Amino acid sequence: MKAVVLAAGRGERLEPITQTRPKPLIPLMGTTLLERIVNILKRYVDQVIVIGNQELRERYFETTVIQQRPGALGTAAALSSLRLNEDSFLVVYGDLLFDEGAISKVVDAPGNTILGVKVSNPSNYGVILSSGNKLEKIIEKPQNPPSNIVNGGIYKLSSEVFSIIDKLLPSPRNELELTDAINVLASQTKVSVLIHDGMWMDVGKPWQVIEANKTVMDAELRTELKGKVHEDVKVIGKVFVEETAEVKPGTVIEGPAYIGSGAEIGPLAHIRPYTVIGRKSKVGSFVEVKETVLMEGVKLPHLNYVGDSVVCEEVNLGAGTIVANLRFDESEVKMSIKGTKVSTGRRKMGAIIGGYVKTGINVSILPGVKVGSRAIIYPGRIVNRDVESGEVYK
Ligand code: TTP
Repeated sequence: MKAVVLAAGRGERLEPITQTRPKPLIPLMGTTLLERIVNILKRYVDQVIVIGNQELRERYFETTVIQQRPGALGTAAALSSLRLNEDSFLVVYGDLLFDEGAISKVVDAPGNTILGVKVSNPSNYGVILSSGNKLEKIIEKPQNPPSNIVNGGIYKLSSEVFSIIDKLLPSPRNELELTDAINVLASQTKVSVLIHDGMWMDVGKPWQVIEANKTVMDAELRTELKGKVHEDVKVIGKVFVEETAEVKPGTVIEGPAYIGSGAEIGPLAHIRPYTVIGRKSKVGSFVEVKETVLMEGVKLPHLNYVGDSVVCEEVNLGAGTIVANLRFDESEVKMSIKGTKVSTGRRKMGAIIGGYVKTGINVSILPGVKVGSRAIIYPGRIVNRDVESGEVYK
């Protein structure tokens, strides 16, 4: 059997993270969302084909990446970038975090199948309407959802779906939607709904990068100190330190925490629970990091606090740069997504800092702020609004 991973989306909602990396290359401890999906799929299928954009083709070599056919957008357009003449194949969205059980169930299912997952906020998803285990319809983002079972973005399909896609009309957002094709398929033949109650989440909004890493840490992290950890370091709870990482004296690491290869921590740093420190990042003296994903080559050299944040690759925070993560009124932090303020569902929420950003000394960044990639923030500034990519914030 073959599997197709749809990974050519623009990931606009994930900006500024996706200003400098394709969405499927979101880090997940030492790996990425896409790597994890491909590794799981390889245990069940003979071939994994990824549909990606040009940038993904240039940056990801682990398996075949086919470019999405130019012109049309949408999940159905992505799938129809290739033709498979198979009785059945798997289709998986490339922005999902799930465990192996999600795939093993669908692989073994007879006939056309869609994975259903239970969520607490179904009106944000494609809600599944079924009779028994037979799919009636996927209803996109309904105000009054008929159930809390939603489309899990994992399907087993047969090649008849391609002729349905050929006849599809664009949706109101001008995309060719795979869910529209599945609805046509369900009106012609039986599409089974299989419920998965294990790990599943989609990573579509910036703070979900923190939550995806947290989920994987809770489920899979184990203690292993492969790198050089000085004897005067206090390690509490589950902590994974990769080879060639170094943790210097006086540092306290409270797990769960993951320290990537070549990272340099301390002396006298405080790493708090649910922190991921990417490859070759540096966290220096008197720096506290909590529930934060630092990507590759990030530098927090001295006197920084970063909590509940995502800091993208090669960011350099000046001494004394602080990211606040709690409002005075302690209400949920909102963040602007494609121009609309959206609740993050988090009372503790810091900032999303895009790749290659530099801040001067004593910069303060307020909760829910997004700093665009390659922005420069002048010393002593208080950043209380989103900053554009490349902006010089004086
Ligand atoms: P979406 O999350 O609907 O779209 P997106 O990834 O472009 O993100 P955003 O809305 O923030 O811009 O996509 C679901 C999956 O389908 C995701 O894994 C990417 C993939 N996809 C494609 O491969 N090609 C496409 O043209 C689109 C729209 C999505």
